[in-house]
Parts: sequence; structure tokens; C-alpha cells
Amino acid sequence: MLDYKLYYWDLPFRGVFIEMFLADVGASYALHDASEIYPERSLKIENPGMAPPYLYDWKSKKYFAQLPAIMMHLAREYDYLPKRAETHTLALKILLDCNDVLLEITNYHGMVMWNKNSWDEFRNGRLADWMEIFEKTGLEHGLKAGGGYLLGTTISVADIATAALFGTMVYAFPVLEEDLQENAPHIAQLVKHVEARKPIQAMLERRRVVWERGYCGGQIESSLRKVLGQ
Ligand SMILES: N[C@@H](CCC(=O)N[C@@H](CS)C(=O)NCC(=O)O)C(=O)O
Repeated sequence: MLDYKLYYWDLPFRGVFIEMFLADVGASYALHDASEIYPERSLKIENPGMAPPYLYDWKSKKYFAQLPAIMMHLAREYDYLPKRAETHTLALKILLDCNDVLLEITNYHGMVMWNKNSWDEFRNGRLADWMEIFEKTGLEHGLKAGGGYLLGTTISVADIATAALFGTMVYAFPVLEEDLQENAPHIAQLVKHVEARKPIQAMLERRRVVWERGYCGGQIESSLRKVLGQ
């Protein structure tokens, strides 16, 4: 019997957060195409959600939507949340930050395509600021040269999410590796550290055969590739 069903597209974007977490804790899951729920059944499932990813938890026989909520559900189940009130709250804040970055890099669900000016402004402004926010948070709470984690001395859901966010971004768009190194060198190191954890490494190797360098898909990914010259 499997532990979970994950409904998502054949893309890393939001799904990779969940897959990295499930790999790290050794949970078993089946991948289902998001179209099995979205859009026709979105309102019919228990705990309805607007859009993928959807996680079905076989133990509770419940569906969950909204990436940060899914990550919190898993983190609680597998004890991947910091114990102290401040860092516990920060773990949720980091998940929400990740989701904001995903929304911003897709220019709010691809409402408007990127052009050189708008992208350069975002890349040198808010994207750089986001990277610094993660860096500063890590340095304040546990990240050091050569080791440590974002919120202390043990891995938490915040580390998996941060690695899923920036690791996927720089894998899909290698020119952004320099931005990460410059604005958040300790986060760049954390990404490598988390991606090198054996079960995560094996999962990424397997999935990247399918995903290749894909990111969020659609016209917005094409416009990102165009402005980045990739
Ligand atoms: N806030 C939601 C966003 C969900 C979302 O935008 N899903 C994308 C794929 S990553 C999708 O398929 N959207 C279709 C839609 O919103 O209609 C979450 O964090 O899970």
C-alpha cells in the first residue's frame, strides 16, 4: 500500500517540492496526471482546491491542495518542523516566501509575458532581494560556511523547500546560478547539500530524465527562456 498520491503536471515547478520531501522521508507515492482532478473534479473532492498540486493521503483518506499547506501537512507528519515558536513560524513563512517567488517568477500565473525590461527589473530587484531574504534568514538561524541548516542544526521542511525553489530554478536556467552565488552564497551551498542527500539525489536524477531542463511550462516559460537567452 502506498502512502500518497500526487497529482501534478509533468513539470518540476511546484511538484518537485513535494517529491523532494517524500523522497527524503522515504514515503511511497504514485504520480497521477493533474488532469485526473483538474479542472472537472476540483470542486468534487473532499477539501476542494483550485489548482494542482493535490496530495492524497492514504492514511487519512483526505486530499490536500495549496503547496504550503501540503508541505506543512507532511512536515508535521514526519517531524520536519522546528520546535521553537519563532523558527516554527519561520518555517511556514519560508514556505509562503517560496510560493510568492514561484508566483512572481511566472509573472503572476503568466498574466503578462516577460520582456527584457520587465525581466531585468525583476531579476535585479525583487528576485535579488528574495535571494538575500533567504540568505539573511539562514545566517541568522543556523546556516554557516560549510554546513548548518536554515533554521538550526537539523534539517527542516524549510531546507527542502528552499532547495526545491532555487535548485530547480538554477537547473532550469543555469545563468541564474551566478545570481544565487552573488546574492545568497550560503543558500547556493545549502541547495547543493540538500540535493546531494542520497534519496533526493536519486529522485532528481530519475525525474530529470523526464523533466529535462523544464520549469513551469506554458508561454511564460518560453518568455523566460527568451529573456534569459536560453
Ligand atoms: N496557490 C496554489 C497555486 C496552484 C497553481 O497555480 N497551480 C498551477 C500549476 S503549478 C496550475 O496548474 N494552475 C492552473 C490554474 O490555476 O487554473 C498552490 O500553491 O498550490
